Amino acid sequence: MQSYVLVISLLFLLMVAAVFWWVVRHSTADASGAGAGGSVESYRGGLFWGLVALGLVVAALTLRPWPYDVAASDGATTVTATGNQWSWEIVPQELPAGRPVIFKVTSNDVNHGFGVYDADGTMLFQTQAMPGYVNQVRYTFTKPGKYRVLCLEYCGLVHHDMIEEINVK
Ligand SMILES: [Cu+2]
Repeated sequence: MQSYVLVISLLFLLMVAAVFWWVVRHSTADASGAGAGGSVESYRGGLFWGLVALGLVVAALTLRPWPYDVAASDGATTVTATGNQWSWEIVPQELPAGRPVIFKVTSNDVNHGFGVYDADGTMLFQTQAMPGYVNQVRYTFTKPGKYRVLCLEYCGLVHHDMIEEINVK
């Protein structure tokens, strides 16, 4: 499912890029300020491609640790997490530290938000728990300890009480 979304997003990005490319190719030099400076023209091309290169580098560096990339399940532990009004069913609840864990998150009733927090209350990752869908998140706990799962989407009267614990050893 997520790979289809990626391909569709890339196709839309290519379409937008093609429109930009067409506009750049068909624009006239006069549009950039009544011939005020040939130096501005030469400078803009370099700036454009410099920003394109910078964008590619930033995207490559920041998207590598993509938590939703669950294709390679190299001995990862699989956990099923199911949201219910108003509790979490997490199997198993004891997980290893230092090894990848793949969370398969869904819901039996309404939309919930599956958010995992460390002992200091810092959110580590989150995804939606939706009826009829299984969202996958890959995460490696670096430290043993107790982690908490909280619901991040208001799902009814006892939403605030949807708290569950994960024990990492
Ligand atoms: Cu909730």
